[in-house]
Amino acid sequence: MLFPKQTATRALEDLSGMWQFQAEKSPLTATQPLPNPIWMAVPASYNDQTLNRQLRDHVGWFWYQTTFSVPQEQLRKRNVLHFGAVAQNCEIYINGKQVGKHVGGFTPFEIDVTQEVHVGDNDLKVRVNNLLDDTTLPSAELHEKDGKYTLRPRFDFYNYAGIHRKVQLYTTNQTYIEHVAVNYDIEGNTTTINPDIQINGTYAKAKLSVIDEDGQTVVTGNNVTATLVLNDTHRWEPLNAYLYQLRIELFNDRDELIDSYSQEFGVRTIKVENHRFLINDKPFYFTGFGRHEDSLAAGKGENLPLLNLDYQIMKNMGANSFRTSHYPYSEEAMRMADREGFVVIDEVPAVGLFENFNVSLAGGMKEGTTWTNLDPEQKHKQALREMIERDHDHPSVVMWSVANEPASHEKGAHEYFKEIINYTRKLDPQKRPVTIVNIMMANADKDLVGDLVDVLCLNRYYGWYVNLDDLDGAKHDLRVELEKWHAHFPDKPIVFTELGADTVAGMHSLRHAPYSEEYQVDYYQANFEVFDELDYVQGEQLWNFADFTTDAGMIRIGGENRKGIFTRNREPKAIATYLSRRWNDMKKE
Ligand code: GCB
Repeated sequence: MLFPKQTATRALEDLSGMWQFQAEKSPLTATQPLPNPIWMAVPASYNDQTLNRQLRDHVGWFWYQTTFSVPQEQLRKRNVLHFGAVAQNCEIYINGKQVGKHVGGFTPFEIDVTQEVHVGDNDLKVRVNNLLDDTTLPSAELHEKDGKYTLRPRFDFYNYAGIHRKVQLYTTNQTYIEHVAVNYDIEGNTTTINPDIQINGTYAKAKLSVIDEDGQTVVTGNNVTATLVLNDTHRWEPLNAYLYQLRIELFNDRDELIDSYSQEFGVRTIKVENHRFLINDKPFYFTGFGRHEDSLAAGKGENLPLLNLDYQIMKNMGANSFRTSHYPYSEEAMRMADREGFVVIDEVPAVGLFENFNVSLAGGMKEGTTWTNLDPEQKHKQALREMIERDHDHPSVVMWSVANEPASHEKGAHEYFKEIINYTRKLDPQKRPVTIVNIMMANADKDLVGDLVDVLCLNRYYGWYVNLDDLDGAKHDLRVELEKWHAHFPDKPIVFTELGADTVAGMHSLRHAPYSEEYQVDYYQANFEVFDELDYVQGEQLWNFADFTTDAGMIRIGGENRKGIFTRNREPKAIATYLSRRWNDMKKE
């Protein structure tokens, strides 16, 4: 699926704005206007746009409604409705008739609505639910009693819901470019591009052009299967991006342009070798963050000004990377990473594949039956397909994370992930490295999937969830565990994808007590001391870039996870200055 763009042959209309909204407390029908709607901004989560607490926490279905107008001449075209992401599951209705549905809240889908729209006003309704269960990604416990649902997430962020990314209506001619993958091989400075281009319909002639950043055409081809040789390649480098465009043009037998689309791409290599992660054959040390899409009023909705600011803050900190914890971020976020030269670990929403998640901290573990009692495989594969289909051409994406903190220490984990990882490798034309982000309980002695991954990504909280207020003990235990991992897998780099300590901005302590800004600084210093000693540690992505919304909980002060380096409003905590010095100094070395 292509990122929707206005081109010489494609019109694009953004349907964002104020829509109407209503929770489904009793059956509602698509053929009638919503009886008691309120206004709701799209795109955004619905939850934090009102003061209605009951509505905020409603578990079940709700409806959105808007109208859009179609002029006469547009009916000669193919009309497509594109949804960037709707969380979690939805049905789409045009003029009262169901025209499509989608499962999963973080990847785009589109529907050809040519046969459904008419001249003038058209009614668009989106029926959405926020239901998650043992088969979905993310994973949650779902209970139903007398038609009322309760949901207990197996993950640590608020289950925001709604139309989270743009809804766009675009047109093409009957012949159109359906799929583009800019596949390439590079030797020295010469890049050989063998694009995979799929066309629907008939055409007489095609033209391919590769255009550089100065707008110069550097190579052309005369059919969609042409091999294009790019000399003097300008590589895409971390924090030093360079993007080309592959322009595809189709003509009919009267030489009229019938479709035109440009796909951005960057040229770089990735290798994992001798416990190093190499980008363009140079060792790359990950600095940066796990993050969340999470902001005031918009919830998990696309927030472009904030996205822009976050990139500026991350650059200023000296960060070079982030992980899309715990789900694919918006396409705008990925396009910005390409342009800013950020290195991305792209994560599918496989979070909570751990049946005991909710008892893991409180104690009272049951026998490890995740891989017999949960059944996520079908949706896991669907989410991987949709993520890779969307993101395969982003030079910023250097690795796929196929799960965050699954029960990789429980019986059945190896078989499950062998299948998932093989599947991922088959889907990716660039054959990027693949990882599973490891949970502390599945330590080096217990984990069953380390042999399947290319890079060992660890989430560790020595000095917080264990060894609280005992940083010497934390350093000792961390070293012991790392040496074990390295002994098991000497060739695999170890990247920390999480470490962190909850810190209440403005809380200070003479004795550096946990939750104070002083403790957060000490905590990171202690962990970094160990990382810096060990040559196979190849990255540090901190948890989290900013404080973010969670469910209420005893250790979630004000309903937020406070491990941010910044507050939710992007005010820096004391650690920010220390980090910025550390990472900017590393860049100079
Ligand atoms: C983790 C999870 C992350 C949580 C974090 C925490 O290991 O991957 O989603 O937010 O710990 O702060 O507990």
